Amino acid sequence: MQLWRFCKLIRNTSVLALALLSNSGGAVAQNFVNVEPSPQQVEWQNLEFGVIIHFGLNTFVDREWGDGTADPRVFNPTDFDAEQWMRAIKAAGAKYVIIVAKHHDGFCLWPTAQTDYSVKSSPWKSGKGDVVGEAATAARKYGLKLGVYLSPWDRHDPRYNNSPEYDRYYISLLDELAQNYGDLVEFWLDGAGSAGHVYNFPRIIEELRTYQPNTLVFADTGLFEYGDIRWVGNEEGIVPIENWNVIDRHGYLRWRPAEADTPLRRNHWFWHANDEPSVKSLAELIKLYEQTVGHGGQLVLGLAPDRRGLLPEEDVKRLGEFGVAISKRYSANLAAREHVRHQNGTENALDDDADTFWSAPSGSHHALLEVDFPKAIAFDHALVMERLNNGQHVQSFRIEAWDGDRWQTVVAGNTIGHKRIDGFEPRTASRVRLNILNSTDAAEIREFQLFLIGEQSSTGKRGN
Ligand code: FUL
Repeated sequence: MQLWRFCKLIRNTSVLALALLSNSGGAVAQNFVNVEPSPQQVEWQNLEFGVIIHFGLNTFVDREWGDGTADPRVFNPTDFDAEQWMRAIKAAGAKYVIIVAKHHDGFCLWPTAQTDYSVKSSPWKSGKGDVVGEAATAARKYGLKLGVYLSPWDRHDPRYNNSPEYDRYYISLLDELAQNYGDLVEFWLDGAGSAGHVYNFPRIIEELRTYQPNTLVFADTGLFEYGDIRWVGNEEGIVPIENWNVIDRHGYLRWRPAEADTPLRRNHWFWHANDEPSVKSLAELIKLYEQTVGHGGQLVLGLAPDRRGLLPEEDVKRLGEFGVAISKRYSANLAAREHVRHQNGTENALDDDADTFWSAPSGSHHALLEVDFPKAIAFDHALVMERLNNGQHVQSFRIEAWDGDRWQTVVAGNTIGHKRIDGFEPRTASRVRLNILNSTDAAEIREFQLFLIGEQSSTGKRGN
């Protein structure tokens, strides 16, 4: 069956199922407000920042998209050390690692039994090496979760020309990855290059779910039906400031948080010689963070080990600087440190603890969360986190500062979502409040934080 016919069938079936449920008095409705994340999605969104690692034949033949003809014997890293990767990743503050187990060139980074086009046929460790295995062990040693990318597009394997045969092959590869490397936090389904090819994705997802029920599937636009996570639509590391987690999925609503993938080295996912000048600057990385995590999305930074099998020194240095800069930037939360305590439950949003939350009165659509200071404070950034377990409720809000006479708007926006960071001209005030103008249900706020960082960076809508 052609993909579009299949999609149509799925869509009609889903619409029918929803109609039946509504008619039978079930709670399911096409209502934005009722859509909530799965527990796995909540956990994944809390991770905020991960990395994706591209390493393989392309590293040795200077390609980004290998055509599948490179000889596996060129794969021979001289100093491979997955722990060196993980130390740098940990220092950057990332919480998980997605390893590209097979890119579009078809070369498998683990000793699969399904093809010879793998590390088995390379001189590295006399064909006994396993990049995925070593990465998995090292990641866990450093407390990082693991995900895998298994490219559907395959430019090497002849079975790719026969869809059912290739599906069987792809599923057998997936089986090995899903069963032999522990829990996978994310499974990356890349749509690139697959235009016109028909895959049996329902079958592929069933297989994945059988062995990895908690894995979240990342799927870009071409594979829209299957994803738990959506591609944000660019590789620049930009999530739109007004970022809703619920979007329409061909006729039915679904929670699909956005992931923004972007390489550390501008425009390159794989390592290339003499490419050091393209390593993003610290200022660029901070901006990336604030345009992704600070817009309620996930940041996935692309890293590329070199021909030694190590992350280049330049990249390691930058990752370390990035980790230090972000934790320093958001460590001195003035709201938690200096506010006057009130016995009204708002403490839970002012305690620097994202596991506790303040809830607006049950059923309310408007609420105020005020923080008062014994002495006026100066601040130029605000960070707000909404608790999403019951859905994304806040539809419009302002951050306001009391000027002694009236409330002045500092930030005006629609969404808060998982995390929202806004930068603005420095303000001085002894009363600051989060004014939730509209929420679809009682707003739940995990954190309302204020900082004096000393420079502007975020892109929120400013007030007066
Ligand atoms: C894209 C691929 O085509 C790139 O090579 C890279 O793997 C990126 C993360 O996804 O779709």
